[in-house]
Amino acid sequence: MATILPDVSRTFSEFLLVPRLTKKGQGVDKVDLTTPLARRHDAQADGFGINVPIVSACMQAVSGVELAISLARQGGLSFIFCSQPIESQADMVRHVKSHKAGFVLSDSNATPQTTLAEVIDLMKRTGHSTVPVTEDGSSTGRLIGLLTDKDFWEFEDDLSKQVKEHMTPMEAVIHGNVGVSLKEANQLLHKHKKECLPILDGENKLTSLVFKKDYVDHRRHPMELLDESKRLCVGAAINTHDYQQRVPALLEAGADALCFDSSDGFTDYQMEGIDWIKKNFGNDVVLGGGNIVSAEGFDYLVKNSELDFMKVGMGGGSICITREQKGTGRGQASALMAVVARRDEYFKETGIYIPVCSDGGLTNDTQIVIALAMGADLVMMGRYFAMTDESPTPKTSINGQMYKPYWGEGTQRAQNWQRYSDAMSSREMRFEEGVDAYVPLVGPLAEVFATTLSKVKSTMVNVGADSLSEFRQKAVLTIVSEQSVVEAGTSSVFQFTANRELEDLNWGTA
Ligand code: MZP
Repeated sequence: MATILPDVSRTFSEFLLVPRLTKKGQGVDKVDLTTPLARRHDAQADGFGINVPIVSACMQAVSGVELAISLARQGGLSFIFCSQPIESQADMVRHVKSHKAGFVLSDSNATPQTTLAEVIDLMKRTGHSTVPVTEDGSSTGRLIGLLTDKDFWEFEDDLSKQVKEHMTPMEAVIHGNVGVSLKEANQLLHKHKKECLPILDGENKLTSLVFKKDYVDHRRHPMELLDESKRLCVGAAINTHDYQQRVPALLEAGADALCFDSSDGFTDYQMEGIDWIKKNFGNDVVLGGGNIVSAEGFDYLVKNSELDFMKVGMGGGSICITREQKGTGRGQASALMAVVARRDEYFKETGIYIPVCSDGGLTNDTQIVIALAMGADLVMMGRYFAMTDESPTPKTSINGQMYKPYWGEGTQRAQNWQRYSDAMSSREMRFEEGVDAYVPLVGPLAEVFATTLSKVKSTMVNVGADSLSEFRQKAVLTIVSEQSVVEAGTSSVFQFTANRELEDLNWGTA
């Protein structure tokens, strides 16, 4: 007969944190959210880590270039999906690594002959209010002038007039020269009270633009996750089929961390992969394994390898139907608690600390906090990021509400890329483990992320913790009854604002 575990499979929503003493002087501004990703010996604080304990899922509908840049700017890390050919994944990594914060390629341009009506149309389409005027209308053409939405009045001026009659001509444009540092560029913007500084080469050709708003944005995001060369950090997913080709290409492109993307990582295939990667690249690679849901899985992958971090979760993802399709998985809270308990024992036995990532199934900010309290060093999320402006899918209007497509990596749609790869052509998919869905659009990542982080910090202060490790040690959790869940909501009052509904929609059941 099979072994029946005595404990029921639990989810995060079944737990609440009991507040503990908040000491004088403690506050959200003092909370440190940095967390490790590389294994640590005797809890030394060296090795690769991230500035906030949140990473984005290895998924086509989530971790593209734009999201990776935006998340790294907030202190987190994206894992660029591996369900694509090696070269295109490596190109995406390269793209993030070469993103020079502050210097952007101009993507709304005009020629001197473009009409004001055409420029207004361009501004509406792109949302940009500054348009460089170049000889050939390209983003790298010779600069002739600069036009902003302050240079004309849409409802007063003759819109058939050409841009050259309204623009600031080249002679009067304050610009920087190629090679100028970002600091110097910002000083020029400050000195001349400008919003935008074109950067030109020796032939007056446009190379990039520097905006005052980006400087302000940078000051507002001091947590940026940068490597030693001040480039943004990015992670990349790998699989157990082509790691011998994929890993060298990704490391060459500059990936800062890799992790296996597998719904079930408790396999010989993954162990062989970990061995091969660590044998060939040693500590030059920060490597995550999983997913697992048991202490047994942890022991198998960690005991005889140099694995850095471990991903936990099976079947809890918002688009996941693995539990229904195959009858495998475990409640996310139970899985996390089992692995964390084993991780902590392993640390006592060996002095080696393996960071644990709780992957999938988080449906609101509270659950992030509960996962961190239960011992996760970080969480991985898909849906949360799929809902933002920066996810790689197009905005779609359905019945007047804006949505974004979101699909699982176990869907036919995600797996289709393999048709184009010879190495994969023999493998057929017989059933799907994920669904193809839509999620509501919530706007720019920076905005939702700021709210999430302030909630996490605020709860940590309630527990009297200044850091994530202190939070884990101090946290006291209680299991809630169905009645106390009802009690947690509002009761016997009427709410006439739409805010609460919107908040639920951000994360909720839509
Ligand atoms: P969520 O944040 O949307 O709830 O879950 C994201 C996680 O679901 C991913 O990180 C991955 O572990 C898992 N996932 C991705 N695709 C599938 C699938 O098709 C899946 N079944 O379960």
